[in-house]
Amino acid sequence: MKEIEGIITDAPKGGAKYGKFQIIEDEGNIRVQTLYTGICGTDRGMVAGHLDFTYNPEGQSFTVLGHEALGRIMDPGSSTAFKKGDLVVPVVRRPGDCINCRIGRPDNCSDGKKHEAGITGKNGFMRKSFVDSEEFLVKVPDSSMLDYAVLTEPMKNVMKAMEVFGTVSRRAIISSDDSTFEGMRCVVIGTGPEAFLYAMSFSDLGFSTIITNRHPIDDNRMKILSYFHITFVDYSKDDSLIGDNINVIVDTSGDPGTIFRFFRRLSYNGIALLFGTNSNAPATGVDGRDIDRMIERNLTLVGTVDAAKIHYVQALEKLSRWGNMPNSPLKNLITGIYKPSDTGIFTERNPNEIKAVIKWA
Ligand code: DN4
Ligand code: BGC
Ligand code: ZN
Repeated sequence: MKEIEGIITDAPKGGAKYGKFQIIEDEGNIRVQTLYTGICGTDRGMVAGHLDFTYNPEGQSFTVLGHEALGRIMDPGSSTAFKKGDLVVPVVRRPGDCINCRIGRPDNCSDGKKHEAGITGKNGFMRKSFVDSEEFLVKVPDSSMLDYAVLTEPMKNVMKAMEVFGTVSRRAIISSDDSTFEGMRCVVIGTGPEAFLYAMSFSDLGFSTIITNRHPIDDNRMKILSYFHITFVDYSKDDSLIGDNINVIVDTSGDPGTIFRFFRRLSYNGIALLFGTNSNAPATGVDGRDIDRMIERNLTLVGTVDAAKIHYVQALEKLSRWGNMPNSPLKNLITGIYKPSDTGIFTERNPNEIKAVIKWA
């Protein structure tokens, strides 16, 4: 057993406590000082006791929270891949022994026996330091990314979804006549951190990109969107602004009614990427015409979860490029920096919050 100072929850019951606790020792020989951890819906869902699939590590009656982290190597142990002072991001999923886990793709785990740091059966990173193995740490290429590299974990989900998009879009050509995506239309549902990272990525590819919610959004959000050439539409006011002939939908709301509202406007060969989860969302009606349309238009409705280590590397490249653009507003995605003792942020969310983070050092 080892004493740590951090934030714990009892999975799946919930609650959040900050203090000193005895935990089962981590596997690995590289010690990492935690600099920042991000807070996301998964952490809040765990604290609220809403996520039945979560569980504590074997032999512990609690889980150290946190799966979105940026750290600094304190002691590289026997690793030659890292040196003291390097910035690193730890990966969330730890492989089980199914075929996908064995090929480095626990994001596509085929029997559910993988573990997830801070979520399912492994302690997370909301603590002053942790120990890990080389294979589960990704080096941050550029130390100027200190202020925003904590966004790597949420961004890695987007890079995986882009891979899924690449795979399913092979069934028919959905690019423009000139082979780019210029003029193609993407609608992202939701205005949280993942929705922003998706919209920025599709806009980057050349899609004419709309982000939408059922209420207006604050000035900080509007400024970031304007920088990345993304249009915001409050669909509760004027949903016609979104129009028809959408090529790609990305959902981060998990609300079936909203998903189908826009799914019905997909163009031929359109693709809907489902990412948001909300078990409490109400049921919605799907009728025979929806199915006919899906078939006649070759529509694709596809779910995507988590990401592999390669997507963390791609996420870092993308964030570095965005972060180094002139007058980049990337840092403004982080709207609140909290102390580890501020455990109230797990139960209250500032309406203008995009991403809240905890500063550990
Ligand atoms: P978030 O900040 O809670 O984002 C959800 C967004 O959806 C918020 O902007 C919501 O707005 C919006 N929303 C909710 N209902 C509706 C609706 N009916 N119409 C339009 N917008 C709506 O969470 P996040 O950005 O961190 O993550 C997005 C989703 O992805 C969450 O459900 C996560 O659980 C899920 N997720 C999945 C993975 C994975 O598959 C990883 C990380 C997150 P408002 O209600 O705040 O106004 O690996
Ligand atoms: C994480 C994923 C993880 C998922 C589990 C998300 O917040 O980003 O890595 O697989 O939660 O539901
Ligand atoms: Zn998360």
